[in-house]
Amino acid sequence: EDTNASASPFSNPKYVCFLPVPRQHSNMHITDQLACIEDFYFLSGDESRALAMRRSLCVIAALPRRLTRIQDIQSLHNMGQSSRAIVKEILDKGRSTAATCMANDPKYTTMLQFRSIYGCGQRIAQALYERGYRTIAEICADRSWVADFPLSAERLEWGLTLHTELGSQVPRDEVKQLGDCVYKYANTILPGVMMTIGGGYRRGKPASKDCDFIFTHNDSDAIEFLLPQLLLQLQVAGLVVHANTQVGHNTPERIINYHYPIISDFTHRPLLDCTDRSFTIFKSPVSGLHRRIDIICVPRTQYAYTVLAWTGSKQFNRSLRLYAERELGWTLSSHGLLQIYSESGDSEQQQQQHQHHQQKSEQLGRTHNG
Ligand code: DGT
Ligand code: MG
Repeated sequence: EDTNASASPFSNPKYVCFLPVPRQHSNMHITDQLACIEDFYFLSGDESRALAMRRSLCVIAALPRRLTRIQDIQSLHNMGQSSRAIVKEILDKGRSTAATCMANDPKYTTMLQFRSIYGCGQRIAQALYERGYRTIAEICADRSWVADFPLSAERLEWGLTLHTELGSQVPRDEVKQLGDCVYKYANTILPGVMMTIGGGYRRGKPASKDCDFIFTHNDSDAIEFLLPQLLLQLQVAGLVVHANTQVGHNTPERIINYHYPIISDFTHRPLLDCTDRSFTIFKSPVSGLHRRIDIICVPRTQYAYTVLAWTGSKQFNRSLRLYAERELGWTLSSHGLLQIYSESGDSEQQQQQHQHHQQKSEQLGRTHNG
């Protein structure tokens, strides 16, 4: 973050999680181009540049009115020098040269196509490109890539077979109806189960690329066995046609995660994000199309944190976790909120930092209680 924050007509929080970032706003012509540059960097494997663009994009999207003068964002946090130069060019000429070049870059546009295949992330898109593939038709025709990605091959096969269906967005109403459908099965297996629809749906998006359903139950022992049973029933009913499931193992970390999610003065980091989840391909009885549904099951004590994590956006989570860590000394994950300190053997500097975090936490507690 910048430290030279001076007067600006706009609010200037240090962390983007404090910015309201609406989907539609007055500076779409700028954020569309920043999004293109961000994605270009991301697909090139340059995560730090991508992240810098994403943070600047949030700042611009949160501006309450159309930006006309570059001076107005000069001193804002999360607007680095290169982002400012891009925005300045857009204000001056209407277009960023970099964004135009990137949008027309042949490697980028090819990888963009590949990434639209279910199961194909940045790493696989890059590998396919390097193997010489240039179109999805070529990938379908010559399957010699299967040996390169043995763990992802099955998902990619599904992705290729159902490319158009899985690439289409799920309208809000259908997300809700699919949620009701899955909930009925879950509640028959485990009466009293609770479900929240997370993801873009919870953020109000009119359509989503997938559905994120988070389940819990007051009985932590019972919820632990819901996911395999639910998947089996959905498969038998012909609703789930493919599932990529990760169920945690009973390691000590998992047991700690399951039963003691909120622990103060915890001296080691428990495993983060080892939530039971299944990424499924679902034959929608609503539209007749195949849809992606993520089903997540967690104990009641972790539910709020998991719902928060699976609501997103990814950038919001990232920033909120950074804020928790840097300003409060907490570790926020989809399992809970942990305070990680070892009192003994701390250096003086660590103890001062600890005191600073304690004060911040107490202030926050007072604010929230008040
Ligand atoms: P969409 O599907 O177009 O409406 O967009 P989102 O925002 O729903 O994106 P999605 O479905 O990829 O992810 C939803 C949120 O869940 C996102 O903020 C990040 C989180 N999430 C996704 N995958 C994982 C995961 O493996 N672990 C954890 N903890 N969170 C995840
Ligand atoms: Mg989603």
